[in-house]
Amino acid sequence: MGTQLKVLGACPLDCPDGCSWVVTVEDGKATKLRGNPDHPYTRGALCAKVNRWLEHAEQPNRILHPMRRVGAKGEGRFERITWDEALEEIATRLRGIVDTDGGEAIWPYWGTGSLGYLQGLEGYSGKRFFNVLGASGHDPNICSVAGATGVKQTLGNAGGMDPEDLAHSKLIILWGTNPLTSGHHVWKFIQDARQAGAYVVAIDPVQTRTAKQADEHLAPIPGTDAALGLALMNVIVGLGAQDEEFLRDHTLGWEEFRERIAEYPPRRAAEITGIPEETIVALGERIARTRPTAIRATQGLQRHAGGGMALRTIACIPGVTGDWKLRGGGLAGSTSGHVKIDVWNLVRMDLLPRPTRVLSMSRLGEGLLEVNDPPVKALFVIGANPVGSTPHQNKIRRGLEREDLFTVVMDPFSTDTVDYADIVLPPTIQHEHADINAGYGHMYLAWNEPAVAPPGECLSTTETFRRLARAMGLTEPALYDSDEQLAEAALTSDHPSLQGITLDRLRKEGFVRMNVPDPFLPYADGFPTPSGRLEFRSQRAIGGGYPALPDYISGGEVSDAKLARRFPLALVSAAGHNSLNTMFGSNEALRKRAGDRPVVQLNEVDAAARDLTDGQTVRVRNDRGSFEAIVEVTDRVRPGVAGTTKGRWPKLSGGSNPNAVVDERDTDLGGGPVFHDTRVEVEAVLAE
Ligand SMILES: Nc1nc2c(c(=O)[nH]1)N[C@H]1C(S)=C(S)[C@@H](COP(=O)(O)OP(=O)(O)OC[C@H]3O[C@@H](n4cnc5c(=O)[nH]c(N)nc54)[C@H](O)[C@@H]3O)O[C@H]1N2
Ligand SMILES: Nc1nc2c(c(=O)[nH]1)N[C@H]1C(S)=C(S)[C@@H](COP(=O)(O)OP(=O)(O)OC[C@H]3O[C@@H](n4cnc5c(=O)[nH]c(N)nc54)[C@H](O)[C@@H]3O)O[C@H]1N2
Ligand code: SF4
Ligand SMILES: [Mo]
Repeated sequence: MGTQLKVLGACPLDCPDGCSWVVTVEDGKATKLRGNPDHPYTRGALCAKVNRWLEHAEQPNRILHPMRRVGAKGEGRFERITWDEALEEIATRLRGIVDTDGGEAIWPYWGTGSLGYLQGLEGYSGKRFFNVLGASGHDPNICSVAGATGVKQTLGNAGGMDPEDLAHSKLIILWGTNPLTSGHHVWKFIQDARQAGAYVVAIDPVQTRTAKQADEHLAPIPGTDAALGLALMNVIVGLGAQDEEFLRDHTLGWEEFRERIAEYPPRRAAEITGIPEETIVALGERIARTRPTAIRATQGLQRHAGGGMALRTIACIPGVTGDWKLRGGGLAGSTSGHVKIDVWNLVRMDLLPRPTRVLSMSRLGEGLLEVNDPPVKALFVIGANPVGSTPHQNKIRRGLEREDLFTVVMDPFSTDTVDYADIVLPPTIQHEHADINAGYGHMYLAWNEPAVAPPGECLSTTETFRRLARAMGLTEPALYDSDEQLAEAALTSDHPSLQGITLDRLRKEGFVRMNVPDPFLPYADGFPTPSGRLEFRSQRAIGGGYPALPDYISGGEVSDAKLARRFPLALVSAAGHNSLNTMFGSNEALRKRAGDRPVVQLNEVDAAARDLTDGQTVRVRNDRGSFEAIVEVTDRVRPGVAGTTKGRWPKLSGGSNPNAVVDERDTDLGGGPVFHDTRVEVEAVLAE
């Protein structure tokens, strides 16, 4: 008789939902992986991508042993080597670089392949090792730093309301977010609210799956949301619907901010956003008369020149209406500001011999080609695929081609980035290793128990760095902590939200709601800002050299009239339904569902102006590069906007993807990327 086990784990992907899963293991083999029905947020369902996790783990291009490059950089030709050979070569190269250029010439480049606290980005797996070497720091700013910085300026943390409380809202505004694709579990709570009569509005330049399901859809010109937010507050204040008591007792700078709001009457916002004035007025009136109103705003609207300010401004709206004090009111963005796992205990910054520079994840091309003192000599890529995911693809390729650069890539699959590696190391993936996870769209922590033994010669990231430390002869005891010791360190915190959450308990129960009141009104007792109030006038912003008050910031490519003459279309490359970043880029079944070739959506007006017809092959280009796609002529994008998705592997889509045209440029706050602030032209590819 065989044995059957059910092992609890958690999805490690960069998705707000942080699902809890159950792996069925029969005779040591994982035979089934399903959503955990007992988890209040997952409720038994995973998603189009992760339903195929086990099949994904067994793909033929899974990397199962260390490899050394034999072809040219970028070619992707490798020979199999042993772990001892790989570790020895890495140790020798890193030692040499530390001796001649100093530790800062090493850049550990963590990506979002796993968000685990032990094996992935949240705990910067291996950071202790790099700290002992004195390596450069890595700012993982690729995703949501602009919005987090903006929201923090207003609220004091990037936490927001508990997304489960959307079930109690009467008006839900889905702002620059596409949950039915990018994190669908929140939809159940939105549906619960709808059944109780809630009205749902989507604000998105593209009519996404989500916008299609909403009661109303507003399609702004990309990058103009702060102007819309200010005009909505203008309407609310015009009706006298502001909550004077809340403003007096819980906010800072209202009189000044009120003047800023007065600068944005709906007519002005209509000109900036391209949304009809009467539509703006109607939404403002609806917010004014509906309590509680909740705004769900995630990443889409912050990938813009003024994206940080957009989120900072939007977080002010519930301050004006007083929604922050109501269950079902406020702004639901990321809950990460509420997660108090002790990352400091994991990364041990005290191991750094001296403070070092911090390099920007979103500016890899610059980091490899333009940074000096010292130049980057070793790039250690851990769960990232920058050739597919990071702005300015062609510049990144030039950087990775440098012959004097030593590149190590730890990835389970042979991505475009792997093709440039000198040494490739095979990591385990989630159901093969232990980890702690926290979704950034809910209030639960999870323990991920390894369900099966690693395939081939794969090693967990933690074990890889323990072996590397040994290969380099490093004596710091903290480099040899076991996974269990690391997990204990992560959970050791005095913060009340972690009280009673021990490793033992987490292991036993699989997932635990953080120790916060139920219902959780995070700002009921004040805001974690310097003043203890919601700050329209932000002390932190002033301290950081930013404007004192929220405002609409233009200045990106979308608002550049001169550039618009050469590149008339604003390209948005958002989450694709059957992919997650580039994670599943080589999965045949998911690729088939997504369509063999990338699609770019154009409005009839823009297609006609270029003589393009549905289904035609086109080149989407600007001065930085180009990618090929098939045109879909549709009224689902507003005129002037071209819509596509992220996540395809360049080498499986004609050599490039939308990041060939995206600029390596910072958002206004936090230094994030500007994926959706990209001007392009689209032209037919003529048959030869
Ligand atoms: N299926 C799937 N799920 C995913 C991912 C994936 O790749 N695929 N990626 C994961 C990751 S890493 C993240 S960060 C999240 C991202 O998920 P989301 O937060 O949903 O972000 P995006 O998909 O980038 O953009 C959301 C919407 O914003 C719109 N948008 C773009 N610019 C603007 C603007 O200026 N204003 C407004 N109002 N809207 C705008 C886009 O058209 C898009 O429909 O999803 C996660 N989940
Ligand atoms: N044009 C455009 N580009 C975008 C975006 C956009 O909206 N538009 N969105 C951006 C966003 S939100 C994000 S978060 C970034 C993500 O950018 P990245 O962090 O680079 O994420 P991925 O491209 O998914 O690459 C993750 C890699 O990790 C590997 N991996 C998976 N599991 C593991 C593991 O357990 N261990 C290790 N070592 N590796 C693993 C995967 O195989 C994959 O190759 O992309 C950004 N890129
Ligand atoms: S990608 Fe998101 S929705 Fe899918 S299983 Fe993971 S956490 Fe859940
Ligand atoms: Mo992301």
